[in-house]
Amino acid sequence: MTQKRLEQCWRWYGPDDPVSLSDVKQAGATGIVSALHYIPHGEIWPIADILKRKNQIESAGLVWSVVESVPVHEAIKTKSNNAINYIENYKQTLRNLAECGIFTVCYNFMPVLDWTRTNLEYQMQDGSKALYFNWADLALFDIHILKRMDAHNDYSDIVLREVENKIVNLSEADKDVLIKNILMGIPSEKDISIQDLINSIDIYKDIGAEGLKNNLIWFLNEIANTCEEVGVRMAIHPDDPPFPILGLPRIVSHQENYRTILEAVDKSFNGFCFCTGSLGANSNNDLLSIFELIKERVYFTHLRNVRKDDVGNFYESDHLNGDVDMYSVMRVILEENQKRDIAIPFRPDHGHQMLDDLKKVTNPGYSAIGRLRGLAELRGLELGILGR
Ligand code: DNO
Repeated sequence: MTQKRLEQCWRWYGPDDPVSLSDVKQAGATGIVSALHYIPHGEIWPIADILKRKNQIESAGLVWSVVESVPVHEAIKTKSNNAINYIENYKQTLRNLAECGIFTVCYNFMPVLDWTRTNLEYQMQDGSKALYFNWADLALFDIHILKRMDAHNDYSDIVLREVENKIVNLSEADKDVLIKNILMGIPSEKDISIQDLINSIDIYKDIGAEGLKNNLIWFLNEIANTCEEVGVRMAIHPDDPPFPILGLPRIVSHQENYRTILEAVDKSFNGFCFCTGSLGANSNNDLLSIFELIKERVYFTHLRNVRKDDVGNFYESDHLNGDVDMYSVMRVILEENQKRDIAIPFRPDHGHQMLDDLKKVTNPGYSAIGRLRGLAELRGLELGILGR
C-alpha cells in the first residue's frame, strides 16, 4: 500500500473547552473540528465570528479542518412554515464558511436530540468511565417520566421486566440524573427541556420516517446549488444510537438509508461522516459493506468503538477493543484515502474519562486523556497498516 496518511483531527468546543489548543498540539493532532456553538440554531454565522475562531486555531499552529456541526434547525427537519427562511440562513452560513476557507461541514438530521446515552459515567473495570446506553433506562424514562402514550409497545418483555425492577428502587436523585443524561446535548448549546421533547414527539408522530426522509432530501436539494457554487462538502452524521428512540423517527441508521440518501441527491457535495461507534451499535450493520457503498462520499470519519450485550445495551469501549473491527475499518479507509487529493480527516471520537481527568469536570466523551489514548492507538494502527 502507498503511504498517504489520514488527517488527524480533534474536536474542540472553543475557548471554553477545558481541553486547550496547546493540549491538542501535544496530542499530535493537526486538524481541528469545531463549531460556533454559542450561535443559536438557525442563525447565520457571521464572517467575523468564523474568522475569529479560525485565527484562534491557526495561532496555535492548527488548522480548522471540519465544522461539526452547522445544526439544521428543527423548522427545516419538520418542514414547518418558516423553514425556507432557515434554509436561506443555512446557505448564507455555508457561503461565509467557504469564504473563510472552510469547506467540510458535518451535520445530522436526528429529530430534537443529538446523541443519546442513559449513563455518562459508566464504571469500567479498569477504573475509567465511559458513556453507556441502556434500553431499560431509556424505557423507564419513556414510560414513567415522559409518559408517552403506548410507549411500552416499543420495548421487549425483557426490557419491560427490567424497568419494573428498576422503578422500585429509583430515587429522586437517580431520576434527575437520568433525565439530565438523556436530555444532555452539545456543551453551550441550548438545552432541551422535557416539554420541548414532548412537543417534538407529537410533531414527529405525524411526520414519520417517510416524512423526515423527504424533508432531508428537500433540504439537500435546496442547498445543492450553494454547496456546488462555493465548494462546500456536506457530511451527514448517522443517528446515534441507530434506532428509533422515544417514538422519534430515524433515517440515517443502516445501509438502506444510505442508499436512499445517495440515490436521492446524487451529487458530490452530498456526503457522509462515517461514524463507526454510532453505526456499530446496531449488530445488523455491516460497517465494511456500508463503507463500500458510500466510500467516495466519505468526507469525515469518527473512529470509536462499542461493546454490546444480548439486549442491545452498549458502552463505549476502548478504540481498538470492541465489537467494531477497527483494523478492517482502518484498512478500507486508508485504501480510499490513497485515491484522494485531500486526506480524509478522522477524529478519535470520544474517549474514557481516565487518570487525572477523573478529578476534573470534563465534557462527557470529550476529556483529553481518553481521546489522547484513542488517537495514539489509531495512529499506531494506521502506521502499522501503511507498513511504516
Ligand atoms: C457526539 C457527536 C455528535 C455529532 C453530531 C453531528 O459526540 O458525534 O454530537 O457531532 O451529531 O451533527
